[in-house]
Amino acid sequence: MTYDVPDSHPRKRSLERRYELEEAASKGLLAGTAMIAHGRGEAFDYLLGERTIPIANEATIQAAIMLKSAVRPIISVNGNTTILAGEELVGCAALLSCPIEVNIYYRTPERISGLVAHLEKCKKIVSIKPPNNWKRSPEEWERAVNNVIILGSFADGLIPGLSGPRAICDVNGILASDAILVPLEDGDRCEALVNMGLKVIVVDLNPLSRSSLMSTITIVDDVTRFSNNLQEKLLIFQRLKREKWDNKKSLQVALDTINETLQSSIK
Ligand code: PTJ
Repeated sequence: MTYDVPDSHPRKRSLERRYELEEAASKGLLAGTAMIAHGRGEAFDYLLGERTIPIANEATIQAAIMLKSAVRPIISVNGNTTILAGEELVGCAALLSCPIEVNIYYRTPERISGLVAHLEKCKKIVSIKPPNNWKRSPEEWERAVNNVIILGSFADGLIPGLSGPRAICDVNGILASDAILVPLEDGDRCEALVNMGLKVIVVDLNPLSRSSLMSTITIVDDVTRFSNNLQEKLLIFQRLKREKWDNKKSLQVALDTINETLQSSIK
């Protein structure tokens, strides 16, 4: 069902995103618990002031550098991420010349093929217009987007140390990669990816989640805002400055920011 939210509604964007998820759920693309996960994310986003906080911006810069410097970077997406940031991440994959792997926790063949098809549609949309700051021709942008391979349908490998369908992944995707961007990851799988020796970049609005605590770089930001921001950073990659990243310290800064936001809103 689609609803027309008036422009004047203060929570227009938030409501529209819920409807996008609702529609995707009705097509069978999402996990049964997807809305619970989204609600938890929304609650944290509210506490962060629904904005990209400075430490998340710094983490995104370091993530852009890590992905650009990797030999075989990969973007791994689940159901929620595909619906909330599919187009933006296709743009990032084009800039990184890397594949996107649909890798879901609640795995069914129907969901995998539906999400792969959704990302193929995203590619068509994204290829039409290059982003601002793209310095080459529109044809080169179209080619870069068309070259993004969407993996997941023929996954034939296993993430070591995990049991059940959640371990399934692509031998030429996640198993062959050296750096992985994996938004909204489950804590267990995040730990298994770290144990494989991968550099793991997680996006999670909850700075206290196991994934946030486990990963190499955590971006405490909404996945759509982050993906737009990452694309912008990748487009100005030469100007970015690498810094030594202390992930635990950055999570503490995110928590402090929540505290400050709360203090200032109660006054
Ligand atoms: O598509 P599948 O089968 O892989 O399943 C996906 C979900 C998200 C249902 C599954 O991975 C899950 O249950 O996730 P969790 O364990 O509930 O974790 C979701 C995490 O993502 C929570 O810590 C939320 O705070 C965070 N989160 C939710 N929405 C967003 C978010 N982080 C960033 N941006 C969001 N929009």
